[in-house]
Amino acid sequence: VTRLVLVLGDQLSQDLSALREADKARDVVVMAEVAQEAEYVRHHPKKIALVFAAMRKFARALEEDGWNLRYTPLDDPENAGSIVGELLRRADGTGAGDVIATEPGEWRLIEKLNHAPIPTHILPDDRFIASRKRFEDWAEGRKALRMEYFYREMRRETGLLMEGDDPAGGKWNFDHDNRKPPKEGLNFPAPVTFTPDADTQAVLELVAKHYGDNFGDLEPFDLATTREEALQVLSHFITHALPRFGDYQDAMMQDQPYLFHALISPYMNLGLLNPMEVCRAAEKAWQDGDVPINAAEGFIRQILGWREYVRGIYFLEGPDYAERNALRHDRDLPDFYWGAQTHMNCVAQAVDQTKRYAYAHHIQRLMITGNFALLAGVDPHQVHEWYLEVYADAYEWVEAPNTVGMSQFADGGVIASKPYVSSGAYINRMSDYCKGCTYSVSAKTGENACPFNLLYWHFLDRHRDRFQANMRMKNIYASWDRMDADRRETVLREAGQWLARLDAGETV
Ligand code: FAD
Ligand code: DLZ
Ligand code: SF4
Repeated sequence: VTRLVLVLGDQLSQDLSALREADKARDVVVMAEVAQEAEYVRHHPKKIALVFAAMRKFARALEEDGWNLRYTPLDDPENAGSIVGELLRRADGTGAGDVIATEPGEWRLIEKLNHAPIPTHILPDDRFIASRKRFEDWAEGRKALRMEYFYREMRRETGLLMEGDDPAGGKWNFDHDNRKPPKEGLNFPAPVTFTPDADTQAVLELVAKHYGDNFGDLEPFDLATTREEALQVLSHFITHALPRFGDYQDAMMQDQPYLFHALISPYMNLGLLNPMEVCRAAEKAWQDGDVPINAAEGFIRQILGWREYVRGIYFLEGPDYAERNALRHDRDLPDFYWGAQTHMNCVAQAVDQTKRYAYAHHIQRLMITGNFALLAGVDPHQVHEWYLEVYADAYEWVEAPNTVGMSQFADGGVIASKPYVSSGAYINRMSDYCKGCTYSVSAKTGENACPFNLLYWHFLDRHRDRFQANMRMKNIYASWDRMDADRRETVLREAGQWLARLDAGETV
């Protein structure tokens, strides 16, 4: 009997477990652009266009490979509007009695498939280096789930950057050599861009019509939409940017969105690139003597370490993860996250870049927009939805642990051992934003005081009960306590006044 083989928009891999399990001669692949997936949050138009264009091209490649396939475009009058609805419609049309699927990257969709009124066999998604089971075994019985220890096990297991039993270069982690501040005169490689072909052009028209009002610029659209193109992005990165990736990993520069970053997360998350092939490519560049160890190690840690780890946490922690709010924050997400004016140059830069490119690099996400939301006490669920909407690489399995856990501390410390908060001094050290800002980063109080300076202490003071016993925060509380009482009072009062102006809808 014919079976349906579901391929979701972020499962565009030839070696997908559902395709491996299927029988090309008998089974029918189902792919569908559906309103439910395109609208469960208001995704950035570039993200929707990327998913649809890549889906259409992947579907064509499968057909050329001999698969019998049913593809539903968004504006097909028969479109059932949801993944399960489309499966039922295709079952009717083909006489198929059951479905084979690869596990989706989101609890919401897993539950929908589990409750589908057609038998659905969900296979593990093995496009990751560690299986869910492998991560659960690692986590079992541990008090703290720190990424660094998981990463070392992954290094040993894969042999990546290993010399026998020892880490290449004698250390597991070369971060000490990384994180240089930006400096003038650096030459950043221009990103590889792709001119939309007729298929992509048709998708752009469709997305403009249906989702043109969502936050974000649809055009220019120059992203890769096939595996071949994604491989070009990877190879360009390895040759031109990886050598300096480690050094400037945390730097931020006005009008320079990409620096030495890889820009490959959208393609890995769609399934066009496999994480292991990406790590091996970086390892080879180091073996060939083309990149230093701090760059290769720093990069591989992001994928073999962080990417695998956050996925493990998402599934380990369960479906309620994105609802957590350990610090009980409840302020609404300010309008300037949607492009309204703000005098904070760092925030304005990060948001504008996000709007234009559906991209911001890790430190902008963590230490600018994330840091601000945490300091200001914004409802983490609203923060989570924002990150899920605005980035081209955002899928819940990777976005939620980064936002709810790492960035907002809303999981109470499952991921982060202390909250990622900073005053303006850190932003000033790592960026060139402050010199173009209305606020003064060196002013700690007064009219021009950088809001990060005020809110930093406000945050620490209001969460003192939770954090003062944290060994890693002892010194911070000690310096707060050393300040004279009047000064502390002024900082807290001015922070409160600034937040009141924010709440009143003033441009801040
Ligand atoms: P590079 O800096 O060049 O890094 C290389 C690769 O490492 C990335 O492509 C990515 O696959 C991986 N990586 C690096 N850091 C992480 C991390 N913390 N978690 C998982 N993978 C990582 N990444 C996403 O892929 N999707 C998201 O929705 C997402 N949301 C985030 C939300 C917040 C609040 C924060 C702080 C980080 C988030 N990240 C997310 C992680 C990181 O910011 C992006 O992976 C990275 O900016 C992608 O750009 P790049 O390819 O140029 O990365
Ligand atoms: C993100 C996305 C979008 C915008 N649209 C679709 C779609 O129309 N059809 C589809 O199969 N998948 C889409 N996706 C990806 C899914 O939302 C994704 O598979 C789940 O969020 C699980 O990661
Ligand atoms: Fe951001 Fe403060 Fe610097 Fe302005 S002064 S750019 S608000 S850190």
